[in-house]
Amino acid sequence: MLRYVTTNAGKVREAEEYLGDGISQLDYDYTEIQSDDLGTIAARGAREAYRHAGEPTLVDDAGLFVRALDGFPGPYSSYAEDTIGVERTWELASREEDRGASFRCVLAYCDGEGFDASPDPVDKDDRVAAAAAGPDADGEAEALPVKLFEGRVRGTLVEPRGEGGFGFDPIFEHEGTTFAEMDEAEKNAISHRGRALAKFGEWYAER
Ligand code: ITT
Ligand code: NA
Repeated sequence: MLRYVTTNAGKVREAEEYLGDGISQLDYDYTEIQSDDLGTIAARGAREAYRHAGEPTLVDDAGLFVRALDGFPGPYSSYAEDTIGVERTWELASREEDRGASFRCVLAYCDGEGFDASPDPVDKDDRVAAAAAGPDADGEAEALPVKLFEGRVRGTLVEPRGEGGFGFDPIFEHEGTTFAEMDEAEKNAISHRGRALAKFGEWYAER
C-alpha cells in the first residue's frame, strides 16, 4: 500500500480524490529540514518516512510564493500559517501593488528501490526537482533513491473568500475564483497538487 505522508488532512482528501483508494495516509511528522527548496525538503522526508514505515512513501511539500515578497513565505509557509496566519499574510500582500503569487507542490516518492535512468524530464520544473533529489548527508550509509514530481499554479492574492480547501486557499484566486470557493475536483484540475499528482499518477501506473 502506498502511504501518503502528511499531517494535513486537506492534502489527503485531494490525493484520494486523485489517486482513489490506492493510498492511505501516514500521519508521520518527518523532520522538515531548513532549505529554500521544496524538493530537497520533500526528498529528505520521503527517505525518512520510508525508513520509518518500510512501505512505499509519497511526501508532499508545498508552499505559497508571493512575488512582491520575493517568494516569501515559500518553504516556510507552514510556519507563516502557524504564526501570522492567513489573514495577516493577505494583509502583507495587500500593501503591494503586485498581488501575483504561485502555489508549488513537490511530491517525493521512495520505495527503497532504484529507478531506471529516466527519460528527459518533462519540463523545467522536473529538471529542478530532479537535481534536488540527489544524495543527502543525513548520516545514512547510502541515500535511498527518491523520485520527484512538481506542480505549480499562478494566481492572485485577494481578501479571504470561500469555505472549502485549507491553508491559504481563501486568499488565492485563480481566474476569478478562490481555491476555497472550489470543490476538490475543481481545485485538483488546476492546482499545484493536482498537477504534481497527475505526473506522479502517470509514472506510478507504469511502475
Ligand atoms: P505536512 O508537512 O505534514 O504535509 P503541512 O500543512 O505542514 O503538512 P506543508 O509544510 O507542505 O504541509 O505546508 C505548507 C503550508 O502551505 C501549510 O500552511 C499549508 O496549509 C499550506 N498549503 C499547502 N498546500 C496548500 C494548498 O493546496 N492550499 C492552500 N494552502 C496550502
Ligand atoms: Na510541514
